[in-house]
Amino acid sequence: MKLNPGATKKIYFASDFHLGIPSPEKSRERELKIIRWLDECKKDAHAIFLVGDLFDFWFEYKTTIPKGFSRFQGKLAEIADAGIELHVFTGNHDLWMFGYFEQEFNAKVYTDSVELDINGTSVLVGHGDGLGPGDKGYKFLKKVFTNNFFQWCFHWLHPNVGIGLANFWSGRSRAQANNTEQRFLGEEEWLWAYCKEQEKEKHRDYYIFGHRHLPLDLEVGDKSKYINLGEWLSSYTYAVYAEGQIELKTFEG
Ligand SMILES: [Mn+2]
Repeated sequence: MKLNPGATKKIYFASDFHLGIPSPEKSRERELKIIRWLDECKKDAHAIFLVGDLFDFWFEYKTTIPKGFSRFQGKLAEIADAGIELHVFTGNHDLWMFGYFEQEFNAKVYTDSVELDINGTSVLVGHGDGLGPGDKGYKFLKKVFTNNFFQWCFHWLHPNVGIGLANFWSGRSRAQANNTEQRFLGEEEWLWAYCKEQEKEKHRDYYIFGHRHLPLDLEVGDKSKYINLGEWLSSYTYAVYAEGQIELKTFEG
């Protein structure tokens, strides 16, 4: 996809807001912070990329969506109406987007990584789940979660039941995740490994992923960089493209 921000406009990337956890109060606090960030972006953004796990759980039923997040949605609508491009990626927590974001926020929604050409700067951007070596359990789960029949069955559950189940599941997987890796794994960083593999096949100037919940800015060979966007539960990091460079920054840091 070609993007032309011109000489002065910027392109912003953030992921893993996980709106909805750990409590309504904490989530609201974070939602307001995201809105302040979006307000800043709005001043000079050509495009904004929200790179997955915006919500800790999201499922669009045919005629209804989960309650909450109204301020965030209002801000997205304002941004869309201001003519700023909105690109949204599904993450492993919110992969059930079925048209609402396109309809309400004029967003482009992606379920896989996308190649960008920003005035000649090449970027591969995606949420990052299911990429790289290992994680066989999740790769299988993703097949189930993206399966049409599974989704059809789930959508027939009453939302009180379906969303209840999902929140229970999400809490469990979070407890497991908290016990493992919030630290840098060196050569074992699987998305970094994935970037290095990709770079052998085709050069990109930047690789941008989320999912890892660890802000990273690493070299991939001599000419290429891997940026992990971190998350908004504690790091509040985002990336910004300006004049051929992409930098990782901290909001209100
Ligand atoms: Mn996440």
